[in-house]
Amino acid sequence: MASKIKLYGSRISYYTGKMEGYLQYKEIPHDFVVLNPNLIRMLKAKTGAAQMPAVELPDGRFMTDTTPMIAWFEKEYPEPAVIPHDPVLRFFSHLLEDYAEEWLWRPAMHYRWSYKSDRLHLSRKIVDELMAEVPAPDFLKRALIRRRQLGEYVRRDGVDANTWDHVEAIYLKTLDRLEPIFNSRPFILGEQPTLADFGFFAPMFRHFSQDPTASDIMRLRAPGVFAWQARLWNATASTTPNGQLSELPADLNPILKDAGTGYLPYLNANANAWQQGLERFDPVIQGVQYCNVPVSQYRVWCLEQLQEHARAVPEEHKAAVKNILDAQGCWAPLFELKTPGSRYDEGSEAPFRGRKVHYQNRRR
Ligand SMILES: N[C@@H](CCC(=O)N[C@@H](CS)C(=O)NCC(=O)O)C(=O)O
Repeated sequence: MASKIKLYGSRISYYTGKMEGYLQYKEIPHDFVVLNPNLIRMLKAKTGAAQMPAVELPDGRFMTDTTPMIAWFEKEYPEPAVIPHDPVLRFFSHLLEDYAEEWLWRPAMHYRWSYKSDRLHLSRKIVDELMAEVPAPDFLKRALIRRRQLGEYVRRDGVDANTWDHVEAIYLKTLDRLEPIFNSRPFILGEQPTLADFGFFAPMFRHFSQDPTASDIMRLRAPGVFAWQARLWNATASTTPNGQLSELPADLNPILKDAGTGYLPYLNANANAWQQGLERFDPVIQGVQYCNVPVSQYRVWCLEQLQEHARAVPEEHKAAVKNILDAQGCWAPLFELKTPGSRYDEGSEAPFRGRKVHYQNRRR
């Protein structure tokens, strides 16, 4: 191939950080391209989605959505595999990846935009990095970014006086669950990183370990998590010893329980709202009433994909997976909806363009 892979994104972005971490670990040569408004328009035309990151392959094809992008790269660069070969660990690495990156999104946006010092700091970074060429005064660009992010990604994503503590508790509890894990082994499923690590890396690296308020909390409350995100950022396949656990460790149960009481019931409520053609809905999450949150077509697809991963587990391992899911309260919500019906990737082309883009995709 003549030229290198291009990774388009931003050095402050949640999902870009996940992709950078993955490409670095796998030692896949690439050039990083910082986005600007023109490039964002170009990517929307090429991928169908105005989101980052995007990847341009040397043959001119464009990709979007980190989960199917990683799946594609794993086929091209199979070893060392970040998707475990063991069927049980493989399923749980998919579940943990999806849970972490989707469920920690709201707290990550909240900590970045709800607190004044964070909002001032990040709006400056975004404008300096992505909008330097936009012909308007910097103070105005920063104010517009703050208004957009706080409005769209915090207040219009259900964070209000009633849900504030619950949103923060998702972050705090996750730190408490991960801390003993990273004090006992380098990565979630053993000596080497898997999808589960890259899923948690999205919020933990670019948001929680670096944004002022969340980072103060992490350094004091969970230094093992702080060390892990730096370890993953510095990890390369050729220097990391091979070694995955032979079975799912019990210290992951509390995280699976969180998925079973919070994330998976939310995914069902979101998919139900999608099927009713709603654009917003009011889910009750772990007893807390959220109001007017957007319906996400992408997350209907997430539910569908998780069901497919469960169905793809070979017969002789199905009971092991079901037993763990049942014991942690995940099985029933995972299969409550027989056909989520996302229509997100109707031609099975992900991560390449061609899928229909619905309005609700805009959010993710
Ligand atoms: N499912 C996508 C999510 C990508 C995403 O939501 N990226 C955010 C930035 S981290 C974005 O581009 N948001 C659009 C915006 O803020 O306008 C993935 O895995 O890449």
